[in-house]
Amino acid sequence: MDRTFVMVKPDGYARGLVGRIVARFEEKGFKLVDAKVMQLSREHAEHHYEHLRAKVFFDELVDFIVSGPIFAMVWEGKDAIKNARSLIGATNPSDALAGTIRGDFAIDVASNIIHGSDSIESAEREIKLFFQ
Ligand code: DAT
Ligand code: MG
Repeated sequence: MDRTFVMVKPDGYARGLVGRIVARFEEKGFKLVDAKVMQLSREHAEHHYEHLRAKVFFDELVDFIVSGPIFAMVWEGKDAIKNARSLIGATNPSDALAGTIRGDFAIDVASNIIHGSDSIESAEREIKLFFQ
C-alpha cells in the first residue's frame, strides 16, 4: 500500500469543501491515515513548492498558499499517488474533466483548491514536511 500527501488549499478550505473532498477519497477506497488544519508559514510554503521557484507565478503561489488555513491529509491505498491525481484532475481546471475535484469545484489555475503529490519521492518528502 502506498501513501500520498493531499492538501485542501486555502480557497477550498474557505469555501467549505473539506468534507466533500474527504468523502471522494473515502468513496474511492482510500484510507485516511492522518489529517490536520494548518496555517503555513512562508518558509514552509516555499519549501513545499521549492521545485517551482523559477516559475513566474511562484510568488503569487506562495502568497496564495499562506493566505488562510489549509487542510493537510495523508491517504493510503493501492497506487495512491496515481489514483489521487486522477481524483484531483488536471492542474488547470479548464482542462480538468467533470467528475474530478478540480473539474467540479475550480475554475482558475491559480486557485485550484487541492494539491496531491506527483511521485513516490515527493509524497515521502511532503508527508515528512507536513507531519514530521
Ligand atoms: P499540480 O498542483 O497539478 O501538481 P504543479 O505542481 O505543476 O501542478 O503546480 C503547482 C501549483 O502551482 C498548481 O496547483 C497551481 C500553480 N500553478 C501551476 N501553473 C500555474 C500557472 N500557469 N499560473 C498560476 N499558477 C500556476
Ligand atoms: Mg505538483
